[in-house]
Amino acid sequence: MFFRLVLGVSVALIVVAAPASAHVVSAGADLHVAQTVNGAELTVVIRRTPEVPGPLYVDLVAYQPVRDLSIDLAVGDSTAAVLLQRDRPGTYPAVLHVRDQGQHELVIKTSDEFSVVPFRVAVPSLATWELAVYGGFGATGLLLAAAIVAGAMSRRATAMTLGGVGVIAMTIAATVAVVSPQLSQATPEPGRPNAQALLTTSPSGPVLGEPFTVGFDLVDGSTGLPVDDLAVHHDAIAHLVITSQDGQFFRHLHPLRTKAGRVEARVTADRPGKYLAYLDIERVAAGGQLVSGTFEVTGPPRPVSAQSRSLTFPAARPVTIEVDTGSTGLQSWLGMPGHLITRDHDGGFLGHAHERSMSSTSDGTVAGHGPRLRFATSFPRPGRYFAWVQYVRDFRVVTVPHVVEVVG
Ligand SMILES: [Cu+2]
Repeated sequence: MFFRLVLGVSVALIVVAAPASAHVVSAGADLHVAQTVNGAELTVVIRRTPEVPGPLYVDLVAYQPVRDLSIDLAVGDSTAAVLLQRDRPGTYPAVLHVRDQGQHELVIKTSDEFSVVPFRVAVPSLATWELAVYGGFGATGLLLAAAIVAGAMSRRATAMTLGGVGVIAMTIAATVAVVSPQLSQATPEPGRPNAQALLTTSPSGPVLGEPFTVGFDLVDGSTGLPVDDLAVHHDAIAHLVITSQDGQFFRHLHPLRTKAGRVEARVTADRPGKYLAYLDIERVAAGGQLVSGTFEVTGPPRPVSAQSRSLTFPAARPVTIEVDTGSTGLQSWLGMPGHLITRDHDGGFLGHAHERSMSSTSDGTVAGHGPRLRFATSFPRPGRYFAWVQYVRDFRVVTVPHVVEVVG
């Protein structure tokens, strides 16, 4: 009974003391950041770092289509070059060097794009409160063992005293363990204001078939300053979904952070007309936020090539969308085996759901999911919706489009 209590308290402490993970590279955790570089999907994995100064292992996981591309990486004055090779998806390793703990920036650069990814190196050092905790638990163990021995030797008074002191030591250790992590972290202010977003394209009038840049400038709603606390969530600094109004064009991109409050991605449109862009962000110590904007692409009309699956669902009810991928060799992407993005016809509604099975802890290079992907979702009102299921197989992001008729 008593040991069960000790075990319970220890487990609770481990949970309470778990550090916040946004942007943090530690001795026990990798940082995954998806980036769309020159139109191609990459996952940048900054590997767990046991000590500083020391090597910083950075893997680029490249998804098809991979083209020949030279990428320069830098952290401070430490640099490395990675050469992606055409049609060779998978892991490209690089080694950088990191001198100290704390805030750093990983600069990712190609001939015409760059991204600055902030991250924090948090290698554990034994703080005073941790010494108190470990010392307290150590003392508890010794005292309880001594109490058991004394009890066995029928020295009841001695056993009671040792046991009592042991319980006190454990209580102190437990109190320090629970309270100190909160004390040692700055308490974030609750109820952060929203970010205000402005979408711009460069050039300002995008043309069909020609690459252009979609950028979001993010400003803090209360200070008017650029938003510089974007947190990595679902393995990216920001998720950008761009769709044509007619639902035939769909891109799920991971824009590059070019400076504080600015993210951008390169896109090539395949049909003229109105486009809707949604940016999914999360700020440190605040909830997620979806911001959006629209732009027009000019050019001659193109025939629409619809190859979507058709589904019919009732409105405002939990429903399941299922896709049979025909393969058990799916790799997790953005930390999940599958993603579902939904949009209504007018563009006022955007939904995002994840595959219902357990999320994966693998870095996306191990294939072990499938063949069925199931998503629980709902559609708020009757009307026509679009739904896109995404998963990764053979280092290629596969998108399965659906047209959904939602009935009342
Ligand atoms: Cu994403």
